[in-house]
Formats: sequence, structure tokens, C-alpha cells
Amino acid sequence: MTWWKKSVVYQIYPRSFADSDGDGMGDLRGIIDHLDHLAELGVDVLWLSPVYPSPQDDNGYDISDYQDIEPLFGDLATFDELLAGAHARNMKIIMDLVVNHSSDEHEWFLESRSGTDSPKRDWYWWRPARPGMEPGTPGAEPTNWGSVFGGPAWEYDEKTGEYYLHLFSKKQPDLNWENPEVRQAVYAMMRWWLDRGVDGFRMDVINMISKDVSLPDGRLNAGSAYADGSEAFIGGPRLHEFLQEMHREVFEGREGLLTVGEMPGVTVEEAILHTDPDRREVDMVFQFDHVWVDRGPDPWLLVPLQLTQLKAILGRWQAGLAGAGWNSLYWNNHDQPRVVSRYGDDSPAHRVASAKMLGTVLHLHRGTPYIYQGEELGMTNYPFADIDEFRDIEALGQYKQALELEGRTPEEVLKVLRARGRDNARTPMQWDDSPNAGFSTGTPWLPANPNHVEINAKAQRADPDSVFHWYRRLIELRRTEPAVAEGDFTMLLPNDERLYAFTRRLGGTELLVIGNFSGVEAHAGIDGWDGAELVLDNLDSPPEGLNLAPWQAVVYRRTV
Ligand code: TEU
Repeated sequence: MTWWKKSVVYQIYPRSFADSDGDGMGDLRGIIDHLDHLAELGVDVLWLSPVYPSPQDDNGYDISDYQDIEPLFGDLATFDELLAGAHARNMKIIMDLVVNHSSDEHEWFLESRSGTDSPKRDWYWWRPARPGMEPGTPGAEPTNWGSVFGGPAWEYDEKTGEYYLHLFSKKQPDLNWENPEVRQAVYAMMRWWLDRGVDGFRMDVINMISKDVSLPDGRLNAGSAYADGSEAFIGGPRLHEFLQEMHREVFEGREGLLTVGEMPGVTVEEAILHTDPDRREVDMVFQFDHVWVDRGPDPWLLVPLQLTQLKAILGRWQAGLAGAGWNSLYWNNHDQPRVVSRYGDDSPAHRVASAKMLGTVLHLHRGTPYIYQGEELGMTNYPFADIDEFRDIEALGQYKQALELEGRTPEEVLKVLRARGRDNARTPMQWDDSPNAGFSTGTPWLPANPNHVEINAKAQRADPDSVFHWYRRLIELRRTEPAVAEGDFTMLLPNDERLYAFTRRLGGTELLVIGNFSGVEAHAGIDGWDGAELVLDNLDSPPEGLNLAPWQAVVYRRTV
């Protein structure tokens, strides 16, 4: 079995992980200082969010030099030290690869915008104004698409009188993958990192690199100022071709690597094609269906989680990728609110139990689990009071558009940002109960959650009943029980609104996993498990007759 099917990946968001020099910003030295925390947890792979030079408009997802290290974070020598330190502890490192777009301060873009006859003009998407419209006036953009971060997806450039495409911020111009020179430049850069010793890549919005070159207008949804253009760039016409070319040019003949493509909006059918090893594209993808389940057609209305829907979605992904292909498993990353606040209960009475329950259900699925920094502590959302406490370009941009162009009130938008905003994931990692949570001796770029006095790594490493040690045990179980990594998956109780239940089977071993996603006792009507061995129980209180206490999670094992 391929090594990464038995592995657990841990995501580090460097600017919020650990600050070694007191400037309020996490750095590479800070990661080196905490490698033992990660080794003790037992993870196999570290994924670093971008550490390259960047104006930090989108916290590093706007890269101005692909082959160096952001000075705020360190330098290449420190990076090599980090890589060696991880490898010495048997952990691999994968890099974030952000090549749907670059920074507008990358030399490629500076060259491209210098004139219509620039040799790199065609490295980005330049287009004239809509026919018959005055360039630079509202509505004259080449298409009606909105950018993910608010405002139009096109920026007018006075100098040449044309617009460039930016699906994200205007400081993130989209690279033109139609141009073979662009692709070769990206592949060369990837080989350079692999030659340096890195172990693979997480590929940012990689299913957006191929666009329908006719750039058609998108559908305008009621109440929104700009259209959704995604039909023209999600899973575009040449995506499979580009990924296969990348595989040939970069990965062919290299061993021991991991590739994961971030693919918002990807379908199960497409994901099967992307992850079928015979097609040589990527090892696994990040799909979004299960983190969009609490999102309705109106982006500014909170929709409560419906467990039956969550199970239907994840069950569909499990069944779809059961043959060829492979799942990635995640609740959290730097773009998502904290899962214990979202699908669990972060009140003092239930935080620990529900964090453990959520970890158990996720890690017992078939696929490779990803842990986002602080998830192993059950870190929660931050109590944001007002918009001026947010730093995220997405929150600020969407807030502005909603208020200025779409007639929303501050309170209705804030309500959603508090629950879903990306800064919830980006507050400093909570190392101890000292000021700033032991993250920094200076002023952190985003304040630490006040609950760090209770919730922190130091306290949890010392407490065998902590969320940290529970995650450590989940990772250990994956190593000692082959059915966790390799077993077949069967969903049970699909219509139950409280219990998430399934079995895993490998040869003569069968596991039963049940998680109670509610604050009330719930009975699991599942027969045949009397006398089975109880492998894990987050409450240390074995359920009588499969009556699960609030937020309880259990794993049983039997021989069949
Ligand atoms: O995110 C892509 C993505 O789909 C986001 O739009 C995400 O769904 C949304 O922000 C959730 O609120 C990737 C990176 O993970 C993100 O941090 C970057 O901002 C984005 O690409 C642009 O590089």
C-alpha cells in the first residue's frame, strides 16, 4: 500500500504557528523549535502554507518570488534546517504551490504589464473593455465575473488601456496556463524545490488553471453585484491535460512524494479521474462539499448543519473513491472556521468531548486525514466583536461589497463572518497560558484567543485525557490497526439526525464507529456487536446497549 495511504498530514500556517524573534509574526525558526510537539503527536507529513516572498496581501497566497523564502519568515538556509529537522524525525514536508495566480509584484507580471508588446504579455489574461463601453468605467469589464474577495474579477490598467483577470484579489493576477512557457516555468520551479529535498506539493485552487478561453459571462444570482463565472474556470477544458503534463515533467521517476490538489467545486466523478493512479495526475484532492453543507443559496444566512446531509455527502465520496482513487479527509484548514465551534459544541461542558468525537469520526474514514494546527487542541473560533478586528482580505472585501453594493446590514454580515470567517483559523497557535499564548513575545499580528489560558498545548501534553492525547491515539490506531487505513467503508443509519455510524472491514476484522453529533443521549439501533472489543471511547464510559451520551464517540472491533 502506498505510504501516504497510511499517513497523517499536519498543516502549518507559518505566520500563526510560532514567532521566534518577537516581531509578532510566526517564522521558520518557530516551527523548528516546535518540531518535537509534532513528532510527539505522531504525524507523518507537514504541509506548510506559503513561505515564499510575498507582499502578504492574501497572507502569502500572493507570491512575488517562487524560489526564495519570505524575509519575515527566515531564509533558505533556515528552510534547509527545518527540512533536515523534519526528516530527522521521520516527517516529510510538502510545500504550498500557488500557481493559478502570482503576486502582481512578481517580475513575470511586472514584465507582462509593461506594454502590449511585452514578451510576457500573454503570461496573464489581458483583455480589452467590453465592446462599445468606455474602458475603466463600471460595467466595462470584459466579463461580469465577481472576484472571490469582492468586487469585479478584472482590474483596469491605465498604461495599456486593458484589463487583467484576477479571480482572487487584484494583487493576484491569474497566470495564463494556455501559454506553454508559463507551464514550463512552473515545472522548472517545482523541480528546483524537489531537488532541494521537499516531499511534494499541496496545489492551491489547481482546478482553476484551465479556463474556457472564450471567457463567457456568468450567471447573475439574485441580490449579488457580480456574476459567478465558475463554469468557465472550475475543471476547465484542459485541466486533465495540464495535470498529466505536470506529472510527466515534474514527478516522473521520483519516489516517495505526495501531491494533493485543492479543488473547490470538484465532483466525485472528476475526482475519480484526477486520483486514479493509472492516469498520473495527483494522489488526492481536497473536495469542498462537506464544508459547504452549512451554506445556503444566500451567502449571508447561516444554515444549521443537517447531519443526514453531511453523511450523505461524505458517504458519496467514500463510495465514489472506493475503487480507483483516494480521499483526503479534513474538517479544518486556514480557510475554515474551527470545527469544534462549527459542527461540535465549544461550550466548556462539551468542547473536549465534541472535539474528540469529531476527530474520531474523521480519522476513521477511509482516506488520508489532515490536521490543521490547533485542531489537536480543540481550538475554537475567536470572539470577534466588530469588522475592524478582522484582517482577512476575504472578510474585509466581502463585507464591503455586501454593505456598499448589495444592501446588507453590518449585523447580518458580521453574524456570518463570526461563524465562518477565515481569521477564526488564523489566530495564534496556543502553546501555553502566558500572554499571547506563548506564540510571541511581541504583539501578534492577530490577537490570541483569550481562552488560551485554558486551552493550550502545554497543559494538554501533560494531561492524558486531553484532546491532544486523543489525536495522538487516533494516529497510533491507524498504525496498529490496518483496517483503519485499508478497510472497506459502509455507512450505517443514514437517516439518523444525531448519530454518525459506519463500519470498516479488512479481511476478518471489522470496526464499528459511532459518533453522537448532539447534546442529547441517542440510541444506535445496530445489531450484532454484543461482546465486541471497545477500542476507543472518548468519555471512558462504555455505552449500555449502544445508548451514546452527548458527544460520545466509540470504536468497536470484532472478528468476522
Ligand atoms: O483557497 C481557495 C478557495 O476556494 C477559497 O476561496 C476558499 O474556499 C474560501 O476562501 C473560503 O472562505 C485557496 C487558499 O487556500 C486561500 O487561502 C487563498 O486565499 C486562495 O486559494 C487564493 O490563493
